[in-house]
Amino acid sequence: NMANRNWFRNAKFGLFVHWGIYSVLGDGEWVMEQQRIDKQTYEKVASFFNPTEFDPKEWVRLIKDAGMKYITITTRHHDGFSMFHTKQSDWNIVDKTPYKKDIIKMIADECHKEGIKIFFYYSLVDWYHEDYYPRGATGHYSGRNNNGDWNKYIEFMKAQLTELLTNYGEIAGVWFDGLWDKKDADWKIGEIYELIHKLQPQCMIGNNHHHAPIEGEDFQMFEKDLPGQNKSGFSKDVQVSKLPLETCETINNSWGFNLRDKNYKSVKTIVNYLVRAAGNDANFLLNVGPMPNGKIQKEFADTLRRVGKWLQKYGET
Ligand code: FUL
Repeated sequence: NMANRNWFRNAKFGLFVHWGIYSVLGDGEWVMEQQRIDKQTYEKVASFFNPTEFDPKEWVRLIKDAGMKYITITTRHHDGFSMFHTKQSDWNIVDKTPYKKDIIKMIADECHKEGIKIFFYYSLVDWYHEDYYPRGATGHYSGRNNNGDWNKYIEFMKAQLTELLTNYGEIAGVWFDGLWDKKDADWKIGEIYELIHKLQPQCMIGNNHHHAPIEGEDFQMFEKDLPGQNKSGFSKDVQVSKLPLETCETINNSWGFNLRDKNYKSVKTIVNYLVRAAGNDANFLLNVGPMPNGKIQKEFADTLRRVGKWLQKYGET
């Protein structure tokens, strides 16, 4: 565990990827909730997801060119859709899309080959699963029946995490999100953390819950904030712990692909943020939302490569 924490502390820069079937709609990863799309209607989106231009080699090349050391990728987001081949539900990329391939496996294999570490983003929140009941703060437009067995949902997540930590080689970390949807105690998070560390002891755990670290966590994250600041409003009263730190921000204003968002951050802005994060002993996890065809749009790729050039010239590696 210590070795990985030390590696993480020196990694400094990683690529965050929000990619799911939602990219088809070009309106961010919250589109199901924000446009109040029910489950049945949202299912159609899966049948349109066919990223024939996806090339894991190209992504990993870009990560390296940008001077990044790791990738954190959405294995599933709040729409509950698994971007990997899970046996726990057919609501996944292999069973429900025309693409039929496990993109998590494709990217994990390429990362392992190229020496890039891989973290799995995993949403605790689920707007699709029938057993996500009682419902939390979100997911009320999904048209689900008002019943379901919460304990079954916890078991479902454990089974999925077991798959993720068994079938994809060494995983550098799990990046949880969505704990904020329900009460802390609902999640049995201690059991989940124990399972992860049992399956892969080196696997680091972080959780985007916006409060002080919970026992079992290996790094502390700040969403859209440098540690100790509260510019985004997510980190109110959060103390900076002694754990390795990470801050995440997006390259425009969206996490998932957004057709109309042209608020592209400049190379200067990104370098500035990276340097300030490093000055706060925090890694910078910079997000892109790939397009539904599997490509990372040119505006983002160009910027990342130029940041990499700056790092080559002025950065220490
Ligand atoms: C938040 C999520 O709700 C957003 O969609 C995004 O994933 C961000 C990094 O974390 O909690």
